[in-house]
Amino acid sequence: MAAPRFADAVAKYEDARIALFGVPYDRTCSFRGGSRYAPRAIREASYNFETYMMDHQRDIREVPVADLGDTPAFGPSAEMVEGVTKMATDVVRAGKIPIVVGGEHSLAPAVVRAFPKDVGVIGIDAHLDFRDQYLEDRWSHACSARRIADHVGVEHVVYMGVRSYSAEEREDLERLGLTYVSVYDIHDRGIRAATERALKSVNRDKIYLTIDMDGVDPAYAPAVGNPEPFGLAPLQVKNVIARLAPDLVGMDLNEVSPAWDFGQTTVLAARLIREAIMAIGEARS
Ligand SMILES: [Mn+2]
Repeated sequence: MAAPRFADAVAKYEDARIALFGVPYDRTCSFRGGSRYAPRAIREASYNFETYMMDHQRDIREVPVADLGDTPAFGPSAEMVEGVTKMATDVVRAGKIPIVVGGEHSLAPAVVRAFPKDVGVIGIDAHLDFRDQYLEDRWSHACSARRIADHVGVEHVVYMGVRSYSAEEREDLERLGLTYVSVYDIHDRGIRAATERALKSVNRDKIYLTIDMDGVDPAYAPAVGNPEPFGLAPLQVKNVIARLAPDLVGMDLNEVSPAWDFGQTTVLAARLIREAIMAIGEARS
């Protein structure tokens, strides 16, 4: 059975402002596997919602979105990165905004590489993902911020909601000058101040957003590869999307492992993607 397309993503590719595609890849997963099933599960969950969005007082069908389906299955991570970069490059060159649905976080640097080096990258993640390699794999999902920094420069990457890193990552972030916003800082000072700080720090006009669903608290998003307590609330992530939307050139959402879900994680993932679609459309209308 073919997977459904994302709800209301009915535009033809040539007419689309946003092009969505899935990357069903989870081969570098370090704990709970199965994020390769997430693109399908999130697409199915997307049918939960009204096309009219009360908070925006607009219908999502006003924004032309094409669902390009999924990339093929890949073997080694380097092969996945090559394939995803190629697909994202086609979308970017066509002047469209890619929204990529994982799969695991290893896809984010692959998408970022499709852009010129002048983009800033803001991430939402419980983890810093700043290892230079993990289990001898430089493209592991544990290295997403590090590989993104290779492309755009370490000073143009900020992950928000961080509450976990290794001793080696701490050493590297200090040595290389990576900025991050801890989840405790967000709980103390609020998501709006934190977002402004992240934007100021990345210091770019064009922003790419990578959402690791484990940035959200496991109470709201239990079905993730590496759950971490003390996380963000869904509404805080919505606020980040709203603030960044006018400058967004691309986005991905990753690390949902549907086997651990009662449906709430995929529903939230679908809703955040719909939020991004509407906020992007609204900001450019
Ligand atoms: Mn993470």
